[in-house]
Amino acid sequence: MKRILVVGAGGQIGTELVPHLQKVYGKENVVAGEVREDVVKKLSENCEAIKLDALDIQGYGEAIKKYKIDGIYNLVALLSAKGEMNPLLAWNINMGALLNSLNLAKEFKCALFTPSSIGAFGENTPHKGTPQDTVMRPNTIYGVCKVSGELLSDYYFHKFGVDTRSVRFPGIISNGCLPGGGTTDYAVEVFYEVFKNGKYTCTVPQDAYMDMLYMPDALEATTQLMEADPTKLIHRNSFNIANMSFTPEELFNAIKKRIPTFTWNYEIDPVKAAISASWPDYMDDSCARAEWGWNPKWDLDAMIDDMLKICKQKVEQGLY
Ligand code: AKB
Repeated sequence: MKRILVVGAGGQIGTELVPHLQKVYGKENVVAGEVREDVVKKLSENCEAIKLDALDIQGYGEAIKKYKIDGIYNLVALLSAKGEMNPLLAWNINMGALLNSLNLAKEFKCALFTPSSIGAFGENTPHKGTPQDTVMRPNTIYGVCKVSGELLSDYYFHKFGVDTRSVRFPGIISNGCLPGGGTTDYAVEVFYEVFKNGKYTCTVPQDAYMDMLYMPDALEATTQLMEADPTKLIHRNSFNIANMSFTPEELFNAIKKRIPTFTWNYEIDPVKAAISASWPDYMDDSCARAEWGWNPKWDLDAMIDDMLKICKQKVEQGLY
């Protein structure tokens, strides 16, 4: 059985990936690493959780040795909008965690999953039906880290045989842990605000199309790719995956159809406006479908219904 370490386990993806991995590989085979003490405490209610700073290669390596890890999921990242506030910090954290993960995966012969993002693309990329292999000249430090990460991960695979795999995540919509510092965060926040205040102020332009994915599909993609037959993988780092693309206005109108009292307005953040304009409207994910069977289940309507149901309960229980 595989022994898994999730690094950066307390974030939006980690809080839901850990239980998903426990289901797939067994509870006793998953360790959650997280740098924030209070979050480690919370995680430890449901899994083996340890304090782990991905930038401390010695402590990171000791954890791999102690728990006999052979699969690493490196989720450490400062997201796109936050990265623009402190680009050097974003570079140091995102690339530092990746380089340590790559070098430890090489040393301890672990498979390594590190998510890339739609943020790896830029203004010069074709925005409609963005191909798997195309121009990648991002305008954000987050995107620069993602492209560098994709290249480095492929390099470690070809040069050292490290089993690196990755997907380019769209904005992920989820109801476990709130995202923080991303350009696509609005598509999560709105579902709570509907029930908290009945209205939402959006900082992304009303006509900005971006790819989105519901968390259950993101989790399935992650384990499906990591379990894929390596001989079928023509690409590795990183695969376009997509399932729905919408603008804020389209999402809010779809919510209003279900909750007629809901209202919204816009106070545009120029940084998020520039980022969203530079990202794909929708990607072509045919390589992921052909090479490892990517087959998402959740469309826009099913996702909205599920999010409204769960976020309503959470707000009523005072959890948000
Ligand atoms: C962000 O908005 O920065 C992230 C992403 C799409 O990578 N959610």
